[in-house]
Amino acid sequence: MENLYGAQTFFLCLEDESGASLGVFLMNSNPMEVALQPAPAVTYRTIGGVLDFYVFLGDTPEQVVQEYVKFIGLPVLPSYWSLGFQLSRYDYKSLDDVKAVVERNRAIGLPYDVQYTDIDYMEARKDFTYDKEKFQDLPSFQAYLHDQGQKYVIILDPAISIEPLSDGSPYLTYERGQSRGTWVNESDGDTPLIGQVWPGQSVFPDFTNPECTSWWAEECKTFYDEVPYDGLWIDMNEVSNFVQGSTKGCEDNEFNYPPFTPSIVDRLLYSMTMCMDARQKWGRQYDVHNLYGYSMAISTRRAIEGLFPGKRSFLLSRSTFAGSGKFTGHWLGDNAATWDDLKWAITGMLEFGLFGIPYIGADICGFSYNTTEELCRRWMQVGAFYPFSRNHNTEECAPQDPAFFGADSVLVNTSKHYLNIRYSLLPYLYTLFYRAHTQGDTVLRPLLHEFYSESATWSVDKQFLWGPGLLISPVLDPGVEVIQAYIPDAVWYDYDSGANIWWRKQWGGPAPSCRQDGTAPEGWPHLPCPAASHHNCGK
Ligand code: MIG
Repeated sequence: MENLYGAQTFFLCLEDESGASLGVFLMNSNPMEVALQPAPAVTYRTIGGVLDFYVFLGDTPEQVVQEYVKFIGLPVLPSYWSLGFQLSRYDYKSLDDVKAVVERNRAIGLPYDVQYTDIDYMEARKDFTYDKEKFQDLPSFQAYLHDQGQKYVIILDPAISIEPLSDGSPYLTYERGQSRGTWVNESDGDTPLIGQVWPGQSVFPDFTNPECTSWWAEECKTFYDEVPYDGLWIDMNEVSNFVQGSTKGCEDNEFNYPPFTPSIVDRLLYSMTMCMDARQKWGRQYDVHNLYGYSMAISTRRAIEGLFPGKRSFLLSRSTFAGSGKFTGHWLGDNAATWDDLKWAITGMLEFGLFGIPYIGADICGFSYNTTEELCRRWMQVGAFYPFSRNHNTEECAPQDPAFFGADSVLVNTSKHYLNIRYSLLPYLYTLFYRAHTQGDTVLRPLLHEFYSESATWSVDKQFLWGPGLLISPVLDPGVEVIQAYIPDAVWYDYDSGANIWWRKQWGGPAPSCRQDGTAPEGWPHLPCPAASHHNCGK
């Protein structure tokens, strides 16, 4: 495995059919590699910090997660509106372009509550600015959305440009931070480290510095006063850098080149990030690199609390660490419009449930590459059941918002059908989030958490539950109409028809009903049909 956006050093082990489970957490933010051994055993190779291991024992896997999540911090309760469906893309050409997308998706009656703008709203991709030509009316965009009960979320990146604005005037966000000393420094602890990101040459805020947290909160407020918004999406906070280490490279020392480098991208600790000898208030990059997104989420949560007192608002972060769920939700990052990534999203979401970040989703219809109607249709169907349900794609790719496929398209009809089910069940979903917030329950739940005594559930990764009661078994392959789903040992009803599903504890296709005369239809599994006189088969 390669490192990606965050560090989650926790695993869960179900011991056997009794449900007995254990979880192991290594509280360590240093570079490390972890290997599963056949013994069975787990080998950790960390190159710093303390071997601070915690073992959680429970009678069930769910109980272990509850114990772990109570320890690292119970997750934030999402605001109700953020359980609605959301639309986003990178590369809207203008605010008119955004509004056209909003209008066409309103027009088809899509359940749809949140609209985003990505870095294209900014002037030259600088935080806390907006493009006064292409996004001229941005200050009134929130009101435009609120008018129809919708919310507005903007993206923010950590990197702060050191260049003036395009009209030559000073970039005050940078100037104010600079005068307060809020940046990550080089190893001398004094010279701001310069990297290269979207806005060009940039410094990186040190969110572990309380002075930086107040600067950031004030910038969020100043911009809010100009362009009001309802929530924040923080990206690139691994922290991501387009040059290796800094524009000057990195010194040859034990932090940048330790004697042992764990198996990570490029086998170079500072690849696409800052030099490891750079300094923050909490310590050297070598020790705190994995906490960058975590600290940015804490600072941004502070900012939100100041802006929306008594409200929960919305926060979504790309990088996370153990405990991030207390402050933020998460999306799985840049996936691709492929059937493989449609499947992987389920595994990814189930994992973040174990990590105490239940507000989780993947970019519906795929971020990179052009999607196809069929893939996007299947993705909208399963995505209607992501805890965080957002369709998002990347620059230059063809639009993939549902209405783009045509008002009367199958894709639109099926998206509305499944989103309407989602919306009907929002009180249930919200209750699950309340339980997550108060007791550490999972929201999107692996089958094995409820049915651990059935070993067939242990490897199920293409179906998932909402809490204990709703089983989602999506189509995840092209050209497929009928799937083999595992039906655990409980009483189940088909959501659309209300038909009792007689199959239990086995893999099966779509639930056939017994004929009215009580005889078995084609494909009926091994259980006998109930006698017609005693049971109303089907509906
Ligand atoms: O280098 O802001 O994961 O969701 O659209 C790409 C542009 C930067 C990466 C995020 C993606 C976002 C994109 N960002």
